[in-house]
Amino acid sequence: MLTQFEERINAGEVIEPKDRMPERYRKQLIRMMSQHAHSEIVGMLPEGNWITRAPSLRRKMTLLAKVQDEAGHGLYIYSSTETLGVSRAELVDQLLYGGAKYSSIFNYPTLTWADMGVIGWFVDGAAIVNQTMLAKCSYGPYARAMIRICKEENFHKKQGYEIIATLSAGTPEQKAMAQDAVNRWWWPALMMFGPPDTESPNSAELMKWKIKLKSNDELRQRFVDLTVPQAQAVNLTLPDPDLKFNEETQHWEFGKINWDEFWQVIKGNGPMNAERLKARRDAHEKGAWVRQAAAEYARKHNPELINS
Ligand code: BYC
Repeated sequence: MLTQFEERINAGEVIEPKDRMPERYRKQLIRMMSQHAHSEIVGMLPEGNWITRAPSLRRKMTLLAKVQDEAGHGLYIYSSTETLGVSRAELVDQLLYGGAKYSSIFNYPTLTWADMGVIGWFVDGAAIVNQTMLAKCSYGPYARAMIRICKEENFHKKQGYEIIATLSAGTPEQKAMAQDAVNRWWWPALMMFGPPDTESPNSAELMKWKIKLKSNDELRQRFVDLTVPQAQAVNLTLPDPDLKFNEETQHWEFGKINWDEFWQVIKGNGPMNAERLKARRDAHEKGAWVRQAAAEYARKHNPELINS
């Protein structure tokens, strides 16, 4: 017998914050949405690292705007997570001191300017594939946040691809720099979609409740199918000798992903995990006076907000 909640989900209804929902639905959303918000915030660091070294004023302004957009995405998603009855301070605490997860991709270093191009192209590209589906998920506040975020991610992807197209058509050194960045980021980008479906403990429950509408492997395949022709168009090679088009399925087949590396990175043993967390903790601790001043101001001018 289906519960009333399951009937609503199966009928494609959107669940809103004050609706009745099973505790597991609420918990799963808090887990996934908070990890997503953390990813946006930690995701500012690898690119933030290049703002002062952008090769022109135009590139610097665009990168600065992109990194600011990521901060905005984090804030929308923290706000939508708060509709589930958890505070942002609690979530931030889980990231900084409680071992909460954030996307594996941000635990790799950004070594050259070409990495800015590849992050926009691959990382924002992967995010669009994943989030276009989440924009149709069953929880209203998350779905609505995704609509705006996807619009901005599209712009990010285009700026990244344009950087790579420019480098690839440049001097031999510039082309080599673009190829090197593609070689380093391709496999970690495929890992962003999560473990294979057979090893994904959360997928069945998330799909039953239409939080996830496509599986990790389905979305990874879609990303590969979209990205191979884009690499060909800018004369770069994806670092996978097993990549080949299957005429029957009309999909690009790809080689074996190093899942040991993925599990190590999400356990905290990636090349940049410690540095990323330290940067976030330092920023949070240095910003304590700003939070305190804002709270004092609100107490003085809007006491009803503080007490409600
Ligand atoms: N990295 O059962 P599974 C961006 C964890 S930021 C780390 O398949 P699920 C951007 C998973 O959490 C975009 N951990 O999980 C920002 C689970 O652990 P727990 C970030 C991962 O939830 C700045 C365990 O592995 N996007 O675009 O069914 C600049 C088993 O996995 C990862 C989102 O967050 C990973 N890659 O599916 C530029 C999208 N993969 O919690 C760009 C929202 C898996 O059980 N999230 N794990 O301990 C999702 O769509 C899903 O949560 C995932 C994983 C597909 C990521």
